[in-house]
Amino acid sequence: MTLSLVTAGESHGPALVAILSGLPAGLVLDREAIDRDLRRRQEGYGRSPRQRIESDEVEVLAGLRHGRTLGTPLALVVRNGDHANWEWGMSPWPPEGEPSGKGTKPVTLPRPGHADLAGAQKYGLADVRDALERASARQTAVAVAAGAVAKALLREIGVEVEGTAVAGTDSAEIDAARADRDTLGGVVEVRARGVPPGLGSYASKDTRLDARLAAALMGIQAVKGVEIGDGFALATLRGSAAHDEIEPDRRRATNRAGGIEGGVSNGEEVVVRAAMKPLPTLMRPLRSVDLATGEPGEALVERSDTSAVEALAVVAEAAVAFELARAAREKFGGDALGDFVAAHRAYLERLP
Ligand code: EPS
Repeated sequence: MTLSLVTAGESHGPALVAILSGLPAGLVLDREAIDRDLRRRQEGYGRSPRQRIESDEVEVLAGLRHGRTLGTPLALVVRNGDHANWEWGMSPWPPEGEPSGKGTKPVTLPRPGHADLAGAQKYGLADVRDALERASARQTAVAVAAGAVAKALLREIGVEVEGTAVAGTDSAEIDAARADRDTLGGVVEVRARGVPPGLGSYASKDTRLDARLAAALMGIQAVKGVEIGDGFALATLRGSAAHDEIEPDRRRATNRAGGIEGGVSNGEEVVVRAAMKPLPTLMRPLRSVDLATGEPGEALVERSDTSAVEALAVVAEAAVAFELARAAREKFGGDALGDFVAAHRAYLERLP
């Protein structure tokens, strides 16, 4: 049994959509808990005025009845409030009537650091908007809703996941960057408590839990670096100072490995960090080229965040939760929630 997630949606299109399959039947979902995570993602110092337009809420179209999963694909929707201002520009069908609102003129000045140029080249686009709309981190809203579902499943086996921003949150620095019409990045940390030993496998690179968590985090917009446990700092230590000695009860007094050895969880807290680059939409734009004329130009300037590191903490929490839930579904299986929980309990009883 494996858990999977497909998402769709453009930043200023009608809505963001997620389909999760592989959930057990009988999992109780709390709408308010999902919406709370959506609100947490919208908060944080340095977000763009876009967040005053959106008040993200989850809608469920399938897979849930009276608040309990049916064991069938779960379809989640988060609407884009801002779409009202882009109805012509982001109309899925050929728009009717005179051009009005936003997005009516092609974008031809790609932003360094965004997917603009690479996307236009890859897909043969004359309007960079056709790339940037999906590349936008707006998409993370529905991924957070999916992560909230994963957290509900993990809670059934005693796993709690929490993300926090650990660098780049200084409000004075964010104010200074905004005053300079510049942007900032930062670092987030996600910790998962209660993860049993044995999630993931050393058998191959696509089953290693550390590789899977790294991919989950690197797959989030603006993430440029990931480390597990003490990560890069371990490279400067001797082995005697780097590894976590094993006590008679199989636990460790230290956790430099971040809860994963050989690609397998070892029962300690799972600790991962992700580094976010400064956001690429600058109010004082960098040099670029006009794709329509080939002439030198300055990159597109549009409304953007100065910093989104606190949002990334929530998005990274969701990504880690989803990947841990996927690994737990592989290990414990079960079509009904009770089967899943019973398999987890039996496994813990089997461990010495
Ligand atoms: C984003 C640009 C901004 C952000 C957006 C991500 O959007 P807009 O161009 O509409 O101002 O606000 O993030 C969100 C909308 C969100 O909900 O997180 C980008 O280019 O990635």
